[in-house]
Amino acid sequence: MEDKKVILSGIQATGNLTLGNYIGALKNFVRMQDEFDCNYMIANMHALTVRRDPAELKENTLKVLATYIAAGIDPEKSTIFVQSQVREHAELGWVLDCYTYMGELNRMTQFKDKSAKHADNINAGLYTYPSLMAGDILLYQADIVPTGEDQKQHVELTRDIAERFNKLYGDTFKIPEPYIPKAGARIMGLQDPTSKMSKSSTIPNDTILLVDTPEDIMKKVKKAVTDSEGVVKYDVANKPGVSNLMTIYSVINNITLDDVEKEFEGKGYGDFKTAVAEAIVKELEPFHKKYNELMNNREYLEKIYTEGAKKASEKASKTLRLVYEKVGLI
Ligand code: ATP
Ligand code: LTN
Repeated sequence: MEDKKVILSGIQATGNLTLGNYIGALKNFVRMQDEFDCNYMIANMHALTVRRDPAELKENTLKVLATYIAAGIDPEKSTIFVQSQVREHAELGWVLDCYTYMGELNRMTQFKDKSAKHADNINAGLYTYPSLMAGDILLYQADIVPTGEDQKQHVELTRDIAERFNKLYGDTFKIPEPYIPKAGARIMGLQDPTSKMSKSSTIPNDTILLVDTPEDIMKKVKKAVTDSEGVVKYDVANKPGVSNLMTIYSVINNITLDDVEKEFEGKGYGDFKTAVAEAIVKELEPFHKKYNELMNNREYLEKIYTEGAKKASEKASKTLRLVYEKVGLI
């Protein structure tokens, strides 16, 4: 146990999870838990950077928790917790704000994207989001941070902050490595295959949710934007829609893109889309049943997050104590 490398990752409590979250993040969270000491967080404090309905934020927090477990994260093996229940996150977040430069935060593409999307509410939290995230990671002395492609820049900034702190005060933080899957790190929208599939997308049929029914999934995949060529070939620049569906199919079936091309040689998009939708439905079948059971068992969910917070806090408080000592906070 002591020698296992430490993993920390999180997903924001901002809605129903998508197939993008599943392929880019969750599937890897599940895979890693036998080999590593895993900590999986529900980032509800990060979710506050955009205006939320309070009841919805609470419900979304439970939904992410149920999704984690239904997708296969085992609370016996991994520590699952809610960010706001481990107060060390807010505390280290503040300290790290003081070791992060505005120049660095200005470069963050997520900040630029979200500012453009929420022009009426560009708050300081949206800006300092990466320092809070750095705190999440560094509190657990994480070795590896599995995420989709869009979070790589934040993990790299975390490394810079940790290195800066260590240089000033001596070894304090482990320097974490990002882990971005080779395939599926950026699943695109079905209607707009040039933007990433996202929980908060408002384009109809753009996003496959893990809670979608098989009929919804079939309908959405059938409506996915393709092109007029009619050939199943991987070419992101010219065929972004087809390439995205190929990525989804290859990751779910654990085959290469070449294999996908071969399988659908001489076949049209109709057959291809049916096969993609069926693969997704099959992959999500066990998830569905478990998820619904869990959402109907609030007591169990409460027990899991209460125990998780206790375990997480034990680990996080050690690092925070060390940090306070180093910087001179009584
Ligand atoms: P929001 O729409 O609220 O910004 P999101 O759908 O982008 O949310 P996050 O909570 O920001 O989801 O991300 C959770 C994890 O899922 C992160 O590791 C992120 O990199 C990954 N992820 C999100 N969207 C995708 C995607 N389209 N493809 C692959 N991975 C993704
Ligand atoms: N910013 C991430 C969520 C997140 C996270 C983290 C991921 C918050 N803290 C720590 C990895 C490690 C996101 O939007 N996906």
